[in-house]
Amino acid sequence: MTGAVEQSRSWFERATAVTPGGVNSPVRAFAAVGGTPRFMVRGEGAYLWDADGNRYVDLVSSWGPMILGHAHPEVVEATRAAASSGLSFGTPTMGEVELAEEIIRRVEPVERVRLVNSGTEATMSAIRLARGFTGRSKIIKFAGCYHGHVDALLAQAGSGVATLGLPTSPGVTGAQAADTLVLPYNDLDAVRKAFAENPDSIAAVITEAAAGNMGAVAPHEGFNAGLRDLAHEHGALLIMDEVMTGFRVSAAGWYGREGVAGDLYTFGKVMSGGLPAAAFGGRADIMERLAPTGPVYQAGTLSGNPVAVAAGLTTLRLADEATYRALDANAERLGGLLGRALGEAGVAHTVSYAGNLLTVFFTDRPVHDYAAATASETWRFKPFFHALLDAGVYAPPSAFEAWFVNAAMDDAAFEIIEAALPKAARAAASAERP
Ligand code: KE4
Repeated sequence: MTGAVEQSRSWFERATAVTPGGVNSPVRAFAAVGGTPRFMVRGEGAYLWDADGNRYVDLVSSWGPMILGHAHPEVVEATRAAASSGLSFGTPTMGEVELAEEIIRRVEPVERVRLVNSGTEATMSAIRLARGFTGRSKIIKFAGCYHGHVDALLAQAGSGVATLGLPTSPGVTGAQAADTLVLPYNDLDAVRKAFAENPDSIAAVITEAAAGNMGAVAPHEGFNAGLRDLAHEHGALLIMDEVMTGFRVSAAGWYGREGVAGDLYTFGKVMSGGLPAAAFGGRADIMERLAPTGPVYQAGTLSGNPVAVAAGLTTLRLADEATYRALDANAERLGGLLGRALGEAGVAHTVSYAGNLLTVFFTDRPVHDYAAATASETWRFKPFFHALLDAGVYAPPSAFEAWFVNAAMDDAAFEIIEAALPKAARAAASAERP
């Protein structure tokens, strides 16, 4: 059991006086689950400690990056060594080349890479490049998929947008929204129809290679291949957003599991080692249209930052086959514990997987798209979440997020999870529909 959260409470009060909602990213504010967001002060391996000294088994992993667990000694040492040589030069550095080479080595369809600072910057840049390359303006995205807070992609997005129940976002102009076609995920007929109704005007289809931001929802067999074929049939590009899946669900991300090549890719999270770094990449003939070799402008003061590159490159180099076997095994073990506890409590539920990403939906019907995810009994999530949190298990504070295991989770961590689940499942079972 965790104890007092007075430090988190007072820091949250202080934070809300200087930062909207007291957080630098909305999903951290516990808006969907209520209560006091925990101010974390330390992470080590599978665990986090909050400002009040409470320890948690971490099932968020900083929303994906920490596949090796927190503060891996070799990642910390590489980051320290890079920092001690200087924090940023604004010049090319060798590490950026090595990180680009590592991404290209792992993901066969990627021939060129440009490093940026966030997943949002990666998807924003990929969209601009696709528009510049095709000379077209419209983009297809899918309801419930989240690609960062890019104006063009905030329509019916997942993650924090879904968590906060924001249908779209003020500040996104009608013109920007008009160029975005939002379709149901896993629905190739809708994609076929959209291309037929918008001839020669769709630049790209962007999709999460496997959805994680409506909760984990895998693409149907053939869906991604169908997107690729329809896009190419109509002169459009396929952008595979692997910010969440990349280098997590396999050494080569979702591509490594399914083998359907996109024309462009976006990456982030794992390849950053937890520091601000991300990337986009893909076919050389497309990427070479980027400045300075081409006219599509894209830039960044801290892109390829040597300290962030050291953390990301070291993480990727340490993430060997044993790491990916552990991630898959830990996801399966966690899903089994969740299913067993909720089954014993008589709660209708589905443990949905997208590789080693997983989510509990409170419905006994399979979840294939955002409509099904939002139709589940999401009101059961709040008591479930808090019962886990009080028992020292830190799950994502939203029903519309994936749960992220890491390779540092050992039997002791799973014993804590197993001990916490019966009470959490009973809390879900006795939850009242609002
Ligand atoms: P960032 O700009 O947050 O680095 O990446 C945006 C992004 C792009 N594409 C995908 C598939 C993503 O999952 C994300 C960001 N993921 C969320 C977690 N669901 C970030 C958490 C947050 O917003 O704080």
